[in-house]
Amino acid sequence: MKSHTKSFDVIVVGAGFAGLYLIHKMRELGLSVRAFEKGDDVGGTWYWNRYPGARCDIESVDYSFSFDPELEQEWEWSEKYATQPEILSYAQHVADRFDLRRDISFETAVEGAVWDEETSRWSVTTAKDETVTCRFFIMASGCLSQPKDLDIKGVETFTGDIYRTHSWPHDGVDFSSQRVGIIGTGSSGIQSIPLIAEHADSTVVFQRTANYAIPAGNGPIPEEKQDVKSRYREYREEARWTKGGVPGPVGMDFALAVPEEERQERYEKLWNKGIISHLSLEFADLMINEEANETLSSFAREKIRSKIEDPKLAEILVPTEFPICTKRPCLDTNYFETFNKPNVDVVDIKADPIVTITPTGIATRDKEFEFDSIVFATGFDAMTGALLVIDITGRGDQSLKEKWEHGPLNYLGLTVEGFPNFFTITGPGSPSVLSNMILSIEQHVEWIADCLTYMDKNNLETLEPTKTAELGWVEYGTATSDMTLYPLAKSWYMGANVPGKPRVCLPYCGGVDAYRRVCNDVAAQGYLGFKFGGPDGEQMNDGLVRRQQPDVVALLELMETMQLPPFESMSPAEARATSEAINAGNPPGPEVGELVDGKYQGADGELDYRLYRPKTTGPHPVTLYFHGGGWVLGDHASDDAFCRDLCNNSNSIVISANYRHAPEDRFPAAADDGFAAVQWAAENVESLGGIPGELAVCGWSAGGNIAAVVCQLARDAGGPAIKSQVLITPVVDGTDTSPSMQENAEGFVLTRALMDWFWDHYADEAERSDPKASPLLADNLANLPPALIITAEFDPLRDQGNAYAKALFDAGNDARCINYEGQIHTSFAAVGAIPTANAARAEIAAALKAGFGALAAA
Ligand code: N01
Repeated sequence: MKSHTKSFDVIVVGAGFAGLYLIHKMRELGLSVRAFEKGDDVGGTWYWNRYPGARCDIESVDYSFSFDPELEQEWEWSEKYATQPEILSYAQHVADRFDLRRDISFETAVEGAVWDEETSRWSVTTAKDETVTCRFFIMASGCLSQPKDLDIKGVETFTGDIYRTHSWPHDGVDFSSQRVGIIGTGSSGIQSIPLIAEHADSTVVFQRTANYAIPAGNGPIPEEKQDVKSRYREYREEARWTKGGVPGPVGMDFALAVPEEERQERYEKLWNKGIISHLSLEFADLMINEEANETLSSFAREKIRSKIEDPKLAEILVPTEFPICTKRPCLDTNYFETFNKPNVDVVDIKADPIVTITPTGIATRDKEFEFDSIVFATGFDAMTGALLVIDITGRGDQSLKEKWEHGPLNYLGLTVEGFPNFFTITGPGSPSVLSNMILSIEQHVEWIADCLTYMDKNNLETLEPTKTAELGWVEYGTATSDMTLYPLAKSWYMGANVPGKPRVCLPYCGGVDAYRRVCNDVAAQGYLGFKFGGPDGEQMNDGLVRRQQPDVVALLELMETMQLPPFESMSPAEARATSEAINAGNPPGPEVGELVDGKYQGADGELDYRLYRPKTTGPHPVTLYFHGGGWVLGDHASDDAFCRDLCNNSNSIVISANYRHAPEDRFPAAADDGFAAVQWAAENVESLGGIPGELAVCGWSAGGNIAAVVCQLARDAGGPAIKSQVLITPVVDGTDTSPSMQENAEGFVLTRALMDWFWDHYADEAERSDPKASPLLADNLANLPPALIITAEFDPLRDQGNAYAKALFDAGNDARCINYEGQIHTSFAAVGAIPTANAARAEIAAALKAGFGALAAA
């Protein structure tokens, strides 16, 4: 019979590090708390995963609680990477020190939880047939705690011993004199295989996907970390504002932009450091550019290859199927070297698949293996498995399983719409497994504690996220992961290791620093994206915490930290030098077929151009391009990466023509040079390698202004013929006072003040209504080339771009405008830095291609 006796403020599922800290924190708030734990002691992951060689892959001084300075000082780690027993005893020490066990029911699995609308409480049932109620229900059940099903045929027929790394016998296993088969080469396999092989008579590893592993270089606490206790406060604070929750260098430069020799040197150092959280941070493009990643992947492959004596085995063991770091990289101690032993072998089960497990071993298509024991190191139903294994039912009888049928919808990885007063610690949608877990656990627990305090102060009883906020966060998370290479791997990050699991990137990939800012912003805005219930009725604080694309947010955050003085506070010379310095740090663009620098005759003397020729066989159509920079900054080479990208995508020769700049040469010098450039390009098209008549113009910002003006001038002069015009966030109206000028006046790189500064340098007030300065204000907008205008939601120039497209269309032209949500004025030219604008770049190229004739398209 069920008893309905107990009720708590807070119920916690799990007594790993998350559960332990939650109990402590909830007590601090004066709340009654009960944790339920399946095991018979604390420790979570470190309680269960007792396989030989189990260690943390985050350094001990980082993988530990920071919330109590005394705890921090009194605990001594013995090694760089602590063993499972040492971490378990740390968890036990924490439990003892804060007397946490008295609030934990051990050996008690939670089976279900139902939200009761009438009482605004959760009713939680356990496997011991007990039901308890609580106001807040918090899952601290771990990201890698629900094992993957044993999905290999015949397991039940095996008459020897079966072991699973995630629930290893507490007394250990003696493999001596045994023939052992091991399936799985993730972190658990790679850590355990060398130690199992050390004792077993023979060991055969069944590998489905070869994995990257870097040498752990374990030993005493490294010298540079030995004094950490004397500076732990600052060290921890630094860790909170890193990507992975571990302090270390972050490369702001690009792998593809440094010489091969320097790259190799840096990779060598990185390799020898043995810190996986630093790997992907060495260069800024390693996780967003496949070519860049390949430089590190191939370095790692060569390192691995050099450890394996038999080239045939090396072919199997060297990873080739995914970019490094898109699956969790492993730390190893003698893993690859183990295969040099005569009694250790590996079977590539992609080439020779396992057919069945037999009573005596494993049968592959080509061979039968006999074993005394089989070890499964086949991993977990990560991140969602441990949440969905419990039957959680929210408002309106909706189960979490139903809600998450197509992927884990949630807000901030912490809360779920329709499930009031329900929290997930390090849930999907938070950095969790891509970070130092203890640091992320602390951040979540502290955020929840602050939230509950806020509710208490404001007399609020329930909270849950709004649909808008939830959907917004999921979309933001997807946009973040889509910018990265993570989706390229069949990993558990992507849900790809469990048959039938939705393929979504489970963790938030933007880093703990960006994520912490998001969570802080939500709280600072009165818990934006949440609705609260209480005696005074419902309080809705709907909205999106991040409205710009994730890479734009990252750029804006970076610029804020740089605290550059605004351009408009500088002289033109200073502004140019600053702009050049910023440009120098931009990612390099892709390779093109040929790059030629030359001179053309401008309206008043020679000017530079840079020609980008496609790799394909010519002749090609020609796109004449005008750079951005408000008529004051930049030159024919300043949008180099964009021009390269445009050349490849549009399969046209891109000629970036310089023009005279203000204030030295004011209006209409730039416009006149633009027109001279188009005349020159049309006249010289064949000698430039172009197809006669196949000429388009394109420009960004002030360059968009010049391109638009040139089209009008060419029409009025009766030529040259221009196939199409593509105007990217163009300046088309010097008198603009539309809403975007106010809404986006500040905060999105191009400010209204800067635009005013540009205009002041370029043209007098009176000149600004001349169509040669403001093409939107022309009386005659008929008979102009087909136009594509690209605008950005967060650009002061957004509305004038839209207005120009409308005016062109109204005047009978083929004209359209695409407004890109979440983008800013500078997004589209920033190739490599703003990958979320790739779709817009593809659209620009497609419009140019469509404008060129059939011959060009062929
Ligand atoms: O699990 P995994 P894990 N037939 O999923 C293979 C953390 N961790 O327990 O790659 C044959 O990584 C599977 O093959 P494939 C860490 O975050 C940390 O090792 O899917 N093979 C893979 O080789 C880690 O990433 C530490 O093709 C099958 C392996 O089994 C995470 O936990 C230590 C198969 C599973 O690897 C999980 O690691 C341990 C099948 N049916 C774990 N199914 C440290 O801190 C799966 N595989 C160091």
